[in-house]
Amino acid sequence: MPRFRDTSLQNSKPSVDRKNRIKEPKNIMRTVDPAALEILEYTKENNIITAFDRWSAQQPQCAFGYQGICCRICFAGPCRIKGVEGPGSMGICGARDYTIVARNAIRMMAGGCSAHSDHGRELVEVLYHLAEGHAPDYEVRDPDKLRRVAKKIGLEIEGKSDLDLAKEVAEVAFEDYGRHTSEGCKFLKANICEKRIKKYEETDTMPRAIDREVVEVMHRTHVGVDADPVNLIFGGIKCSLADVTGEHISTDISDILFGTPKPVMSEANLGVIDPDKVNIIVHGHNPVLSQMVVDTARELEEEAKAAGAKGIGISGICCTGNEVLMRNGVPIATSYMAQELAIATGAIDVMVVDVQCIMPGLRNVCECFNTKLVTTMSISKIPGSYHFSFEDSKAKKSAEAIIRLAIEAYKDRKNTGRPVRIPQFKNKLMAGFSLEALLDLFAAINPDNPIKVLTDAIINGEIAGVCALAGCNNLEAVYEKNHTEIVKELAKNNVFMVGTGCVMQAAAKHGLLNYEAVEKYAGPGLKRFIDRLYEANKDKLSDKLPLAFHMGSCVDNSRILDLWTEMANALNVDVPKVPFVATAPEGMSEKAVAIGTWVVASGIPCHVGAMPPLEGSNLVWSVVTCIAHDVFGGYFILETDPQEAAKKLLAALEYRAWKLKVHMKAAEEYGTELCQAF
Ligand code: NFS
Ligand code: SF4
Repeated sequence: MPRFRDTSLQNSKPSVDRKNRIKEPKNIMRTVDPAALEILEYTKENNIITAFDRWSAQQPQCAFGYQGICCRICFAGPCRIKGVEGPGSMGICGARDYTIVARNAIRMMAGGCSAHSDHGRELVEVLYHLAEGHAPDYEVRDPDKLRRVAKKIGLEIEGKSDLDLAKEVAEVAFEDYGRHTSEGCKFLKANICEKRIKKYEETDTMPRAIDREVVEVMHRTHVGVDADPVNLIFGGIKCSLADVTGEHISTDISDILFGTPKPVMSEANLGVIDPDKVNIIVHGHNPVLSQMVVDTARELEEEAKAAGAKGIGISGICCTGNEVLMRNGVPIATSYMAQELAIATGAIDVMVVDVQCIMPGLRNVCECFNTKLVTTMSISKIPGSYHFSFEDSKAKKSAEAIIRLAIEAYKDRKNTGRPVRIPQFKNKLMAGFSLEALLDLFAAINPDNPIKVLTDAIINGEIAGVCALAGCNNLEAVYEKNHTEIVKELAKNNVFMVGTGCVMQAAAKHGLLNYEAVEKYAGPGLKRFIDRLYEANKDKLSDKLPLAFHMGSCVDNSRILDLWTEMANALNVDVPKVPFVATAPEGMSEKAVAIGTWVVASGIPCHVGAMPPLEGSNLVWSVVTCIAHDVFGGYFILETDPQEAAKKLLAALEYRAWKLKVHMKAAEEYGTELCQAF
């Protein structure tokens, strides 16, 4: 671990111990979101069960599972680590706490990698089918991005048509899923700096192919294979680097097919729902579905009006919501933990879902309000819901059928006079900051070297560094409390923030993604920086810039990887020297575990604000919080208290910025190479 000025922050342990972490487990009002609180009052009065009730019912949770020392890998088990000595200190097969914790953790990484990269594969297939003429409802909307991506992964682009090139890009991507040799994934190597490539090769963590690394994790964690915790964790790192490969493929191809995001205005929170519209919520992750629903809705607007509605109101939840927000300005209804509460407004006609982060509990709430729940993917069905199979050869037809179902449901809702209750809370937001869009803002100040606008601001002390905000909701933390407190605290301390996923939905809902938030919360340096960016770009922006920059869905964390890679290259250092940190204030999913791991392996300190199941092994704990730094330059900060977490993130940034400046000064004074130590 690096050495901080405030040595009390040196401690790798969280400030609150396990027993004191959860306050008032029987109180279900675990949120700072006023809209969610209002609906929770209603669900409580009417005995409608949501995740908030189920969380409370699960307390206290099993301490073995919580700490990661429950093993169910074979059915001789379950085995639990019951003490420090004797036969009870091991599983039946002799697996120790460190083996069990490490195995469980890397299986989570494999789960995350599978989800992200299968989502990516879906997009590669659409691109390939499009090139072959079998996906007529899709098109290449950003041919420039297609060419940039093709060039980056080493393809010759001259004299080729868009469709020919699309096919070649798809083929390279397919190869990244199933290569038999070991030269490493192309979509990873093309997007990281040379020094990181070398690091991954030296530590045997360079993924060969995405599918292969997932399979390898499943193999090495089978009963009686890998028992060495460090070896297991390195296997997990390799799989997590395969995860970011899949994420990068997802982002690149989404941009090629649907357009690279540009700054866009919108709104967030349940107040965006208009009861007099045909209301459709898109929920899940894949823009292949949600973008088609958005495009088709525009065409069917008249049908909705003929049914007596003001029009079609689409809003989003989770990352597919982020996808259509980024590209079309579709408003955000809410984030993961409040998905059922959106239904409980009574105003939703159809919720259409694809994959990931869709609570099975939705179905019962939909039942109470006659909302139609529509699943679309063969691998993701929910008993009792409608299923409209969504294949790329007939995507538009499915989208039309879904929208017409919503129009019928709307008529029904109006005829039965079903009451609706929509909390009147919403906030204005600006999103749409792809890396391209961000660099474009910087280019207005420094056209020759845009990224230097950001790195110079750090070197001259105007801003403290950059923090990436990412991840989910977890009721161990009070819903959206960690998110909002950390954003405000970092803003006050002049940290430039970018982000993705549900944390950005929290920020948007709480009014932190607009300029009013800059005036309210930004420290003087950060405010000056954001104002300067706006002044240089005013002609092309419809509003002033926000406090934090929304870069998209969770797979778009690949954009954040690109950002620190640009910064590292501009500063002529490896990533661990860049004043950059990351936080998942309310992490929860396996995907978040994979992301956190590749963030750390990239050389970035990464905070997680809900406790992952690691506390059962001091050895594994010290590897991820301390030793990781020595090898990769990044490390986990596991801290459940948001104020303490902000302090630890700020200390990490301060340390990095200080060290970088000292080394730069020394190199200048003595005419030597810039020291690469981190
Ligand atoms: Ni990310 Fe997005 Fe949200 Fe978490 Fe789920 S929606 S992919 S996993 S909960 S941020
Ligand atoms: Fe128990 Fe070992 Fe089987 Fe795990 S793999 S359940 S520790 S016997």
